[in-house]
Formats: sequence, structure tokens, C-alpha cells
Amino acid sequence: MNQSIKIKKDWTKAEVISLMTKPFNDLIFLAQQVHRENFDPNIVQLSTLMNIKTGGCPEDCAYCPQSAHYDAGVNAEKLLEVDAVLEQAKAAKESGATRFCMGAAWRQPKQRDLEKVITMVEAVKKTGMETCVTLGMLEKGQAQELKSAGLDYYNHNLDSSPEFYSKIISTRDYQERLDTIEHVRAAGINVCCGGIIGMGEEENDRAGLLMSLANMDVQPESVPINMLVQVEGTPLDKTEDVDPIDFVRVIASARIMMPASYVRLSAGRSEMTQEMQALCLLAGANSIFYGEKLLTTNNPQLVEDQKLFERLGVQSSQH
Ligand code: SAM
Ligand code: DTB
Ligand code: SF4
Repeated sequence: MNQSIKIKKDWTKAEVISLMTKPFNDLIFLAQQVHRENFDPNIVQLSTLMNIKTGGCPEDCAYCPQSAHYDAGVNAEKLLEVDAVLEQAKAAKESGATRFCMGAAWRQPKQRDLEKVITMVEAVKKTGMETCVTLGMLEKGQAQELKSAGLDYYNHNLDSSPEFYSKIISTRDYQERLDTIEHVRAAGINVCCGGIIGMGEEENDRAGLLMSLANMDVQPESVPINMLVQVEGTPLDKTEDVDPIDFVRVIASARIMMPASYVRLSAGRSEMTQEMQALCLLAGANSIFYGEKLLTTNNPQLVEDQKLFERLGVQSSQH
């Protein structure tokens, strides 16, 4: 990552809103300029996601099919064995992924489970891919243990603005999220942190999310921007669809505010046209989840993504 550029970390809400609501062409032009100053515009990084512990989660995140509070048809399973994870990691590497992200439906990991995850991280690391895990809240010592195992990234999202957050999750607060991110940062692990668009939030909340991310002491190295995947049985099913142009505005603003970060066009691509995805890449997204499944929901088929890349003359980053 280019560390030499000057990064603004004192964004006000008014500044973010004025950026995000610029005439669309001006916003995209600016985002493309910032993007080109920091990255090769035709390279996209591929991360593959695997659910290592599915369902039965005690948290009540209103968007999530894995919460035990809702009946979204997801059965609770045990933490997978290392061999099964390694097998999928090797396949992901073979398909061209450079990062392997393992997700667990936990509020926070128990010590015995953390030890098992550590053996997964060590095994996946040997394939040569970068490793990422998302396990819920972490204590300081747990972050240090993961660092010692060689973990490259930890994903923990802010999800939305501090104000909107309390409307979608009651079982943990915003500050607890910030504390976990702080523990990850202090342990020397790269931070992957972003949010979800399309939960019924307002422009003000989208600006609040971007502001919270960009004003961190050190901006997250990876910023996943998810479009809500609506799942029947969750409280956010049937929420009004986000206007695709407004979604692209969020991507462009993230690119401009966090110029050195990888902005990941994350969940929701199966519900997007290739033209909308092309606009997101034009707006400065330079990473995607690659593989036919996210955690419990669908992601585009590999051949579809290969076709998209061919149509756009885009290449995936090589490790
Ligand atoms: N349980 C851990 C936690 O929440 O920190 C890790 C896994 S959790 C599924 C990771 C992230 O996935 C959430 O923070 C949320 O941003 C995203 N996510 C979950 N369900 C989603 C959905 N239906 N649509 C879009 N993003 C979703
Ligand atoms: C992130 O920001 N998005 C990913 C990853 N981090 C863990 C998860 C998306 C989940 C979409 C819903 C599902 O498949 O269950
Ligand atoms: Fe649990 Fe994570 Fe889903 Fe929230 S987002 S219910 S913490 S798996």
C-alpha cells in the first residue's frame, strides 16, 4: 500500500454528504483520478470466502440469516475440521484467489475454538494465500494469538452509522465494535472493516459510516461495501431496494476518502447487473469476493465473473 500520500482523517458529516451528492459525473471523475494515483485501474483483487461455522449465532443482527433469533432456514452446524477448510482453500488458490477469508457465526470465539481456527490459519497460510478471519468480537490477547499464528487480516464491520446501528443490532454496541477493531490494529493485524448499504438507512447514515471508517487513526486496509442480501425470515427482508446509482456513490466516496485502501464490492453482486458492477469498478472498487457462495447466500458463478473481467479488460491481481 502507498503510505506516502497525505490522507485526510477529519471528515465532517457535511463534507461527506457534499462529496457523496456531487453531480454523478464529477464524483466518478474524482474517484477515478484518486484511484489511478494509487492503484493500477485494471487490476482487481480476489478474495474467497468460506463459512467455517454456520448458523446458531446468539446475536440479533437484523440482516443476518445466521442469527438464532430468526428462522431463515439456516441450520446451525459445528466448527468445521481443518482438512475440509484446507481443501477449499487449495481450490480457491487454484481458481486465482489471493486471499482466503474464513467466517464464523459467533458473538466471540471461545478459547478452544480459537485454537482450532489458528490451526486453519497456519494451514491456509502455507498455500501462499493471504489469510483473513471474521469471528466476532475479540479480546486483546486473542488478537495477539492470531497475529502470532501469522493472520494477515481480521474482518469486523461497523455496518452502518453509530445512530442507525442501534436500529439493526441490540446485542452489542458500536463501541464494542470499535474496541475489537482497536485490538486487531494494536496486535499488528491488517484491518478489514466496512458496512452494508440498503438496510433502510438514510444518506446521513451512509455518510456517518464512511466518516467513522475514514476518520480512524489508521484507515482500514480493506473496506468491504456490502449491498444487503435480503433473506426471507430476517427482519430486513423486503426492505426497499437501494438505488444502484446511490450505491455507486457510496463506493466512489469510499475510494476518495480512503485512497490507499482496497475497496471491496462485497455481498449483493448476484443481485447486480454486470453493468452496475462495472460502474462500481469505475468508481474505484478494486476487490471482490470470488467464489460461488458468500457465507450462506449466493455469489456469481466463476464463469460469470471471468466473463465480466473479459468484457472490461480487467485482470485479477497475482500473488
Ligand atoms: N459473526 C461475525 C460478526 O458479525 O462479526 C462474523 C461474520 S458476519 C456474517 C460478517 C459480516 O457479514 C457482517 O458484519 C455483515 O456486515 C455481513 N453480512 C451478514 N449478513 C449480510 C447480508 N444479508 N447482506 C449483506 N451483508 C451481510
Ligand atoms: C463482509 O463484509 N461481507 C462478507 C464478509 N465480510 C464476511 C459476508 C457477506 C455475507 C452475506 C450473507 C450470507 O451469505 O450469509
Ligand atoms: Fe452473528 Fe455475525 Fe450474523 Fe451478527 S452478522 S448474527 S454476529 S453471524
